[in-house]
Amino acid sequence: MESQITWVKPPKATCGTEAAPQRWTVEAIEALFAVPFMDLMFRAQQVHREHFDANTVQLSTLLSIKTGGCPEDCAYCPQSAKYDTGVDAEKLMPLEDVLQAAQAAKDKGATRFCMGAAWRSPKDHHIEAVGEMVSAVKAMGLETCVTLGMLKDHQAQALKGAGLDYYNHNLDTSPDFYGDIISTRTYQDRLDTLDRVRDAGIKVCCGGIVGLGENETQRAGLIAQLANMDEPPESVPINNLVKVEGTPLADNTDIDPLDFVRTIAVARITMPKSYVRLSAGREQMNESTQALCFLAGANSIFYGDKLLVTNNPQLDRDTQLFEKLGIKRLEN
Ligand code: SAM
Ligand code: DTB
Ligand code: SF4
Repeated sequence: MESQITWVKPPKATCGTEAAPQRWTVEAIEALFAVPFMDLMFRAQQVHREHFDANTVQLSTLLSIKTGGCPEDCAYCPQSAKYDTGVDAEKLMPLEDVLQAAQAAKDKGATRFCMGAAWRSPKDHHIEAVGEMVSAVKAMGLETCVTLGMLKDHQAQALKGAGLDYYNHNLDTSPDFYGDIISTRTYQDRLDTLDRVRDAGIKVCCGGIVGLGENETQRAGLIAQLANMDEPPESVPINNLVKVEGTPLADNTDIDPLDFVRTIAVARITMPKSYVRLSAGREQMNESTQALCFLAGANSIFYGDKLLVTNNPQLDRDTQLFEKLGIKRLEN
């Protein structure tokens, strides 16, 4: 029997129209985080099963198409030129190399190919080159995603024209903690790019990182930002900080794995129809924690030995884990 908890209901939108999205207050999300673990997992599974097959996980493979030398100062990032992390600045990868990596990802079972560039904001000639990559990868039968930094309207439209399916642009954390992590752009800059992506008709991939040193209210604040978007992101990556030597956050205290699982569950409950991606940090996570994340409603992962510059679990480890759990890969 389910315990006698009063389920936190998302407060209704104040404008009173039926089509208006449900709003989640930060307090309501904090209350969700505080629900007993078993009840939270049960609720997350219920919500998950209303919208998805509970035993199917979507696989995305990442490729860094332009590595390092980024002028931004994101305190977690090994690719910022401000920190000495041993990551050298490289030029944009040639099209042929990208296509080779995309074919390998497809052969190994990925259905989406995500290309990341360490740019603050791409130039128009970058958009043209990435547009060619997008069209060619899409022609191979893969979904496409890119993450290139801040976009202008015409750049988002050009990427849509090239056939781009998803744009990844993370809010990373709550508005009030953001300034402790990044000083070279504002939260509003991020929201503006997300609006441009949405307006261009590209699906939104937007999430954040836990373990940055945020408190519980701030963690709830990130989820509130995501869940309260007029249209919540179709894809919500939840990253566990990968601590990289040389970055200001290299010595951060790890968050309790069960708090990470809770974050996944709260994302699932507040964004029932979104793919919730168990993203960076799996290499440092044991199988049981990952299994709990899937139970909490995660239904997408990055699949491939590398994220952008740091390691991700080896493919055979993921294959074994999926076999143990009876998880199937989502087919295109
Ligand atoms: N430069 C672009 C941008 O910031 O939007 C695209 C690439 S950037 C590496 C993409 C995302 O990776 C960041 O927004 C952040 O959420 C995530 N990320 C970067 N370094 C990370 C780390 N050490 N641990 C976890 N997530 C990280
Ligand atoms: C996202 O949310 N996580 C990915 C992807 N979007 C681009 C990146 C994770 C990066 C982890 C550290 C690195 O390898 O650079
Ligand atoms: Fe640059 Fe993106 Fe890294 Fe920030 S997260 S330093 S914008 S590559």
